Amino acid sequence: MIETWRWYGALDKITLDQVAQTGATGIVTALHEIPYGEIWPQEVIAARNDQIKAAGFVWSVVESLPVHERIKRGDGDLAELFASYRQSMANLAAEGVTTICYNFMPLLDWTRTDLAAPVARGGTCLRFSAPKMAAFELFMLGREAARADYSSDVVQAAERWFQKSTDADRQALLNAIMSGLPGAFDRYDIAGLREALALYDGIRRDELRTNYKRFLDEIIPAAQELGIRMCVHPDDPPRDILGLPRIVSDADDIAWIMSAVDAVENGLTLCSGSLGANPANDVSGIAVQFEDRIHFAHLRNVRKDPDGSFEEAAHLDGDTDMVALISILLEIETARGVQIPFRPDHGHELLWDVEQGNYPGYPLIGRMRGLAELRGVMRALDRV
Ligand code: DNO
Repeated sequence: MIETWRWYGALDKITLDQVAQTGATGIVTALHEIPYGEIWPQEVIAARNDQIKAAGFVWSVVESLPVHERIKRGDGDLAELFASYRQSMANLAAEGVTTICYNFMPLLDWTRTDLAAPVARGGTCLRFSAPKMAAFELFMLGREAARADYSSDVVQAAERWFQKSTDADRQALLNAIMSGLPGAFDRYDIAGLREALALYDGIRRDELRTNYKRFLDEIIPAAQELGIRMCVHPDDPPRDILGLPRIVSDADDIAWIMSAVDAVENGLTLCSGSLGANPANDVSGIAVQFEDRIHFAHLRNVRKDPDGSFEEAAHLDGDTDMVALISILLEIETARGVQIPFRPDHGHELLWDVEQGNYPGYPLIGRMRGLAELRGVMRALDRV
């Protein structure tokens, strides 16, 4: 597998020289400074690529080329947005960057309620607390319908949390929920979030699927012409959030996507952490089921609680058997005669990570630990 590292370009406090010391050889990045829907100009892509090459890396994967909210909502005349997306793809292909990760989550990307939950022996991790999410939905956003989305125990715990929370606690919760949105755009306050949610009124699962199918119909033929592999990132967490449907959450969803346009260019980012947050998902089974379509992997682990909460465990701990999963990915590579890029997804904040103020989930030392552990498993399995 190809060891890669997510780097946020000029927005990242971690330098490429530092990344070089982790041992990764590939970079995963995006032009985060360009607003969603705008064309990524070829000269800007080329400049980023030159920078990556000059530091001794290969730009392995684009993560993400974002899908505009209007495309997800099927809102208005989308011809220009699709044309822009295809033009960005062509500009990337012209620079030799041909693996593109994206997601189809309405409004929010990955969602957590705590950005610095304590880890047993020191350091912090990202956590999703079902009671805090319920408190946010019910008592901060005022979304009454959310009562149906949680057990009564969780709703009671949410009430207890809310009653004793301070303004600062609530602000921190809003900030955590907004933190999954990469780049500098589209952070919402409560009023803004209500407005943004209202735009999705009436958009249920079927309609979202229709809009997704339309996206694939518009984009995959271009990918085929350009030699690009698209790989959708699963929903994180893999469940509906804020009443918004999520349609990339389990094996059935992925099967639907893969058959919506049945082409190898219509592929998957196997994210063990996102998929692993649903106890019903068998991550290794999903890897086997979609073995021909996996073009990129995010390796990360989660530990789940019975109430729907979960937190990010160290890469080899948690509920997913990472050794078994890596072994499957190595077999897939051999069978296909390819090398699949992967990155250590997220990491605990460890040691002096804590003072750095990196993107949540993207510290240097914690991810380096994760990468080193995963690399060790790969080396060992290669010998078996
Ligand atoms: C979280 C990431 C996601 C991912 C996007 C892909 O850390 O895995 O934000 O980049 O969903 O579009």
